[in-house]
Amino acid sequence: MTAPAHARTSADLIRAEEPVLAHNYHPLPVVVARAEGAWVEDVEGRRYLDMLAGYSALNFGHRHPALIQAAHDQLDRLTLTSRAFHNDRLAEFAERLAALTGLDMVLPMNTGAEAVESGIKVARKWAYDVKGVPDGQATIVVAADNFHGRTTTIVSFSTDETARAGFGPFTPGFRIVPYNDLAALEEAVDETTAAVLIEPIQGEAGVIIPDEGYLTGVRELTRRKGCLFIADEIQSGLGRTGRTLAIEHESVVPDVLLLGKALGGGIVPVSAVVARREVMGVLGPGEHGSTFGGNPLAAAVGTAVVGLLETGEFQRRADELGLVLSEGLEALRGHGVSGFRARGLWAGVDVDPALGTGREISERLMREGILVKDTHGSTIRLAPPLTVTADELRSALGTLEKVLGQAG
Ligand code: IF1
Repeated sequence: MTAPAHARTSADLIRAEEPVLAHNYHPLPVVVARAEGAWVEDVEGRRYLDMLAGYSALNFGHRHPALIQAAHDQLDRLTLTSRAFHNDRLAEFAERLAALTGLDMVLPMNTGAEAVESGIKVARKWAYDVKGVPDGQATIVVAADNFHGRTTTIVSFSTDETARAGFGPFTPGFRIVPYNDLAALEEAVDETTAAVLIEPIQGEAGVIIPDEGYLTGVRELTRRKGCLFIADEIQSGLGRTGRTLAIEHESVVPDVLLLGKALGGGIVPVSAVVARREVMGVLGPGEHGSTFGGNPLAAAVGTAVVGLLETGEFQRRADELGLVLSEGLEALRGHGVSGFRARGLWAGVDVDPALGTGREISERLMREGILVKDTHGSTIRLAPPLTVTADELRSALGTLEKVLGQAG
């Protein structure tokens, strides 16, 4: 007889997962039981500063009061209708999200991968109905080292063997070019191209920031060649880089924008495709859908998230505190940090491999009360909630310096 869940230790719970939970992750050995703001607490009451924030799904911190209130209020009224009927929350969510992003129409979905898949379907249908590409021949150009989700179509255009091996056969119609390379893009885009799909900053690849002018170049090239520019801002968007959208750093507006993660406030899965009317207008009744897409609970929380972003407060915080993060990492360059890339409160930090793998560094940081996640090799990603304070950031950087000094 296993101990009742409330009496189980972290070790009990980790052991209990093993025989019954798919092994598709290798989590750090910490069992979170409660959280508030930038801090989480494990089963035994140990506290950790969360420097991962759910891979940027917790931009507003754990259980932001305004978001929790919006969820509680909606839970007491209505949670789901399906889109077979209207609900009284969806119009406002779509209006305010469109206005926030500078685009016209919203297709509400649930997970990031669903938004990516929906964006691919809309772009292909636009290619056939508007651009005149022969049926079934539309191509979409993507970047090497991309991460757009885990469905079989999405991994069809991944360059990460771990994400692809064993999941074929794959979906055709995708061309892969090096990221941050306009000449290669020029070469790959032709009359069959429906869209170019890229992350304005590549997250999983290690927070790879393209050269100044790359996004402007993609915008100019796609406009000149008559195909769509789809920006996947599921991880980079919603305040993370010090702007509502990362693409704003070059004042570029895409034709299609993909959002997710923080759009659900860390409470419910909420994602969306936001696009120009001419593009989204290709969808007619019954041509696409989802059981939960646009449900009233998601719309209520999503609207509260948009409300937080309309003030510009979180974007300013990420911009200002991003300086603290960058300056702190600069001071560590040559002291265990071989390089880093940072924009706003988002950084990919390359640790000197001689000091350990990203995983080993993450485990050492965990023991010091800091939670991060390695991406590849010896790169760790730093992405705290945008509610983090300057003192908490400096403390985390001090702990990183201590861990790097001990390592090796
Ligand atoms: C995992 C990575 C990050 C994303 C971008 C779409 C999606 C994601 C730019 C799909 C999701 C998540 C997935 C999660 C871990 C995390 C991740 F490490 F996998 F690659 F953030 F970098 N576009 N990223 O970053 O959204 O369907 O997950 O809601 O798969 O382990 P989703």
